[in-house]
Amino acid sequence: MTASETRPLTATRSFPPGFLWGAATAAYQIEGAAAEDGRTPSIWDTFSHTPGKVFEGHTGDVAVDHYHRFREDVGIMSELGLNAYRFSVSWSRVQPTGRGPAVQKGLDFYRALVDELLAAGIAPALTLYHWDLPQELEDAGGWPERSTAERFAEYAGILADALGDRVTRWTTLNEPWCSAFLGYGSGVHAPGRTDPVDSLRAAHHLNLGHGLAVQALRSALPADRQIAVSLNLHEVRPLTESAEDRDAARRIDAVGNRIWLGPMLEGAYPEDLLADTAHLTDWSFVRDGDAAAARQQLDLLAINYYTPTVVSHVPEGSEKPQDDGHGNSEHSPWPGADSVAFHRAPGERTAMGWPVDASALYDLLRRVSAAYPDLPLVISENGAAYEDEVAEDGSVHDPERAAYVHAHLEAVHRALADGVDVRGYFLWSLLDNFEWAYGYAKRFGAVRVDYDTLERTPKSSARWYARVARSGELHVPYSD
Ligand code: IFM
Repeated sequence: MTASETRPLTATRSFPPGFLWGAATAAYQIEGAAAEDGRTPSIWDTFSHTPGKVFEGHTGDVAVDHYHRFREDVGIMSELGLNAYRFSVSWSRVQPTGRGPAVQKGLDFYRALVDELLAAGIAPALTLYHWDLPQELEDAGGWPERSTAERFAEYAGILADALGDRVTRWTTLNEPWCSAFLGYGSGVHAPGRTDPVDSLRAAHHLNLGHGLAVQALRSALPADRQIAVSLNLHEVRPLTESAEDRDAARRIDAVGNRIWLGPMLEGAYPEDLLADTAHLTDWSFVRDGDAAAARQQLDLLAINYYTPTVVSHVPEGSEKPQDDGHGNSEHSPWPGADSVAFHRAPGERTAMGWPVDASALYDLLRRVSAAYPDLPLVISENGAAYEDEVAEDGSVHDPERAAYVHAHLEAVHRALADGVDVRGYFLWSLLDNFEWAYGYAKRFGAVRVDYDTLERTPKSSARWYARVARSGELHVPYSD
């Protein structure tokens, strides 16, 4: 029996002193100002302006105008008592073509944001890359090409020189699984390509880019800076305990999780991944020394978690379930896993259709910490979209979102009680924002944004989260 299993069901769970209570966003999802101060298009500008790619043709041209309203947004974070904020830098704003010297105005924006955060006592956590590759680099081949990894390291060096004096927490990539497999495999994300071999090449160059960027950061940053990568690790569950379903789970664990953890933390690709994809590629794009270069000392592993991944084996040629979660589409984001079907667990779901299951977060934290016991963890994203209703007075009462966060914080606390070293929690997301292919149709924010007026209104879940963040205490069970 684990320590957490003997805990009282009604209690106050105290989080450790120094725990980070944050919220997260990403540049293209909130900034807007797409053509201002020297910024040029990223792959997401191109993709969102391509008819049929994003819900109702929505784009990030204006988004929630954070570029002009960042002071107000930092003020909201401060009111909510957050002690950390995770944001990403738009590569196209800082280095528009992905090469050459930086644009001073781009750097100035991030310096002003960071200074505003520091003045409010909020620790900035900077992510270098959250999916918005400069379009010129995509035109030169994008992540399937090795040169993109090299450009990424140069960009990391530029940011380290510009902001290393004031930013303590650095993250290289956000969810490289999405960049590689939704961007180049299923094509539902920018740049919208659908070639399984390109998606594997992209995965490798993201791994390499991560390693080269960590080297660039380490050589430019003061020694006490923390460096992490944010992975959307999949908690993969076989539909049944049959050997076939367990093998399906192994395959998805390989191409969903170990494709990153292998090179980044162990310096090698898993043998079973290479075997599962051998009919697609011989992986000759991996040069000697690449996997070792991808493995760099990290200070933290940052995990994004939303829902578990349930899989079964399907005999070749047979039908897969229609309601699939993320995987049964015509162009699969899972190379080498044609014999795997994806399922959604019954029960409560968010507005994304994602089943709510906090136990999978607990299992994931236990599993990762058992595999890498010396590496502290942080939850760099967790949260939920719901159909918010706005009352006549403009307020939003969203107890489902607070209950979702409560359940996941309880799972984090349970892992802590069992000795897992979790350093913080970043709610996705601070603000309603551009939810990629769903445009503005899905709202993840703790703070509502009126997309006509851009007015911000904290939802009741934001007030609830603020109480937890300020006290460092979670009352169990959840009450509104
Ligand atoms: O909005 C995204 C974010 O950009 C990356 N992680 C998942 C979130 C919700 O889909």
